This record gives sequence, structure tokens and C-alpha cells, in this order.
Amino acid sequence: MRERLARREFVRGALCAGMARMLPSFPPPDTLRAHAEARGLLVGCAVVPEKLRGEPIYAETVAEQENLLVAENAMKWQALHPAPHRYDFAPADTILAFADAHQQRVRGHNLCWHQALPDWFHSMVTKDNAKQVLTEHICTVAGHYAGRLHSWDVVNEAIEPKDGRPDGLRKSPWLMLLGPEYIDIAFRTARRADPKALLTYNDYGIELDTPEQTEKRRRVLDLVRGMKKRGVSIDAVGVQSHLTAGEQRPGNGLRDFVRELRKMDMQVFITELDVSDHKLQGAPAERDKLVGSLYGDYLRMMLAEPNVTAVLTWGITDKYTWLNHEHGRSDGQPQRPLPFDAEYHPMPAFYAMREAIDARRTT
Ligand code: 9MR
Repeated sequence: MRERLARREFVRGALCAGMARMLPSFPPPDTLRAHAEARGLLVGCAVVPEKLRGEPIYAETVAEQENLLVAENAMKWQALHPAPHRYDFAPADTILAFADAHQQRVRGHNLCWHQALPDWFHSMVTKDNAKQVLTEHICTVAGHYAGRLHSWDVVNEAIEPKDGRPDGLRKSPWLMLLGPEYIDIAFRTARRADPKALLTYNDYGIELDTPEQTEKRRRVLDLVRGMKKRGVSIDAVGVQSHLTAGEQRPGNGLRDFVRELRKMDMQVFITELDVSDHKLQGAPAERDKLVGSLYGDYLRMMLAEPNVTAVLTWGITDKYTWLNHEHGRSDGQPQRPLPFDAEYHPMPAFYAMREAIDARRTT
């Protein structure tokens, strides 16, 4: 035990100094990262730059466990583009610096979304200048990180059949300003600004076999097919995977969707995995088991598909999950949706992830 603690102190010192690559055995063999690297997989999580800088155990866990990072909020419009002619890259750049020091890749999230738009957006952007505002933002931001990112979520959550349009597109500000063409504009601009990043369409609510989610998957496939036909380059679909324990589980519909994408040469990334326990009763340990079993079943199914090449959870520790703010439990107890609990102990979800990664075929 003392040895383990001494090693942790050593690792922590080295990680703070950004010397991970000089450690004798890094990543430690029992981590998600080591298991994923043995199978050529990317495993990661959403991160918060202030925590990487200010909370050593957070930084240490992220460095040891992950080889792919994504900014939970720091690369959204609101964060990067606080005034029409001002960009603030400093917090997001912290993530890149951390990743470089620990030999990790970074995903960009996101270049075009209906949420997290800065206040000035609504008063300044009109049908006349929207195309220029969108392309300038994408050129500046994707240009700033060009050549350094694994992938970009170019367009996020553009489909919403419930909005009732015949094309299934969400009535987002971008659609209202530019019409459906905004999606092609965003992807074409991103490709010009960063020819290396894998360009991704990212969405939620496409995991289950319910009629609504089946319809949404069909719309995603139509979107990708249409883009390919128009010569707009797109490399991947992000399946967000905000799942809920105690309700219907993802099944054949999603598996067939991933296979359909493979036929179109598309990769699939699990981009925002977490499992809400708000529908579960009982003691935390019982709930954790059910959450872990959903992690295991889901990842075993998805990682059996060779074009699923990356898995990211939406956060690493229950201490900082968005679910407590937006989908709190009715009994007031904190949610436990992530691989590490609020004290950074590995959860059943952690072991389920590791086993599912191990089950991935390497050929
Ligand atoms: O977790 C994020 C939360 O902190 C933000 O307040 C919110 C709005 O920007 O976005 C959350 O992340 C979302 C992600 O960007 C897109 N998919 C759904 C995620 C959870 O709402």
C-alpha cells in the first residue's frame, strides 16, 4: 500500500511537470488507457480546464486513464467568442497543452450548435451576415487548432423530427438564418480550415429502438448520404450516448445504423457516454451495479463493430456531472453516472468499460 502511495506521489509530481512520457510504466497497466491502447482504441472524457489546472487528483486521473480529451464547454461559441471581434482561446488552449504533455489526442466540440451561443449573437446576427459570421468563426477556431485535433464536432444536434419539418431538421437559429444549407457550409469551411481533423456530425437520442429514435437515426443517415452526394466531406458520426438505467436499452437498431455507416466508410465515435440513475431506487451500491451493467452491455455491443473507434464519457468523476444540474434525482441524492465516483474511486462502470475494451477484437 505504501508503495502504491509513493508511486502515486511520484506520478503526480511527474504529471504536474508534464513528464508522463519519462515514467517507467505509463500509463499504468490497470488503466482504461492502457487497455484501450493495447487494442488500438481511443478512450477519453470531457474535461474542464480549470480542474486540470487546479485539482491534482482530477488531472492525475485524466492523465492516467484517457488518451483522448474533449472540452465539456471550453470550445463552444460562448466560451471562445465572447464578443463579435474577440476570441479567447486561453482556457481551451490549456486542454491542448495538457494533452500534449501527456500524449493524448483532443476532439473539438463544437463549431455549430443551437445552444451555448454568446449573448451578442442574437442581437447582431441577421440573414444578411449569418454566413459570414459562421464561416469566420469556423475559419478562426478550426484554423487556430489546425493539424492538432483528432476530430471536430462540426455540427451538433441539427436533427429534431419533433420540430415537425418535412426534412426532420431542428428549427435552430442557424436553420432560420441560413436554411438547411448551413450544414454544408459548416462542413466545407471546417475542411478548408483544418484538412486533417476528422469531421463529425454529433447527436443524441439515436441510441434506442423507440419509434422517435429510430426515425432520428433514419434522418441522420439521410443527412450523411445527402452530404456525400453533394461532395461535402464528412468522416464520422458521434453517438452521444446519454443513457438511462432502468429504461429500454440500445439494441439492433443502433447496431444496424453503425453498420450502415460503415458501408459509407464512416467512423462512429461514442462521444458523451454517461448513464443516468434517476429512474433507479435503492442503495447507491445496488444502483451502481445496474449502471455498470448497462455500460458493459452497451460497450460490448458497440465495440464489436470495427468502425466504432473511440469512446468518451461526459466527464470522469461523479463530482462534476452535468446530470446533477439538469436531470437531478427526485430524492435529492447525487447522480452516479460516470466511471469514477465523487472521491475518485473506480465504479462498476469503470470495470465494465475495461472489460468491454478487452473484449474488442484486435483483428
Ligand atoms: O455538460 C454541458 C453543460 O455543462 C453545459 O451547461 C451545456 C450547455 O452548453 O452543455 C452540456 O454538454 C452538452 C453537450 O455540449 C452536447 N450534448 C449534450 C450535453 C449535455 O447537455
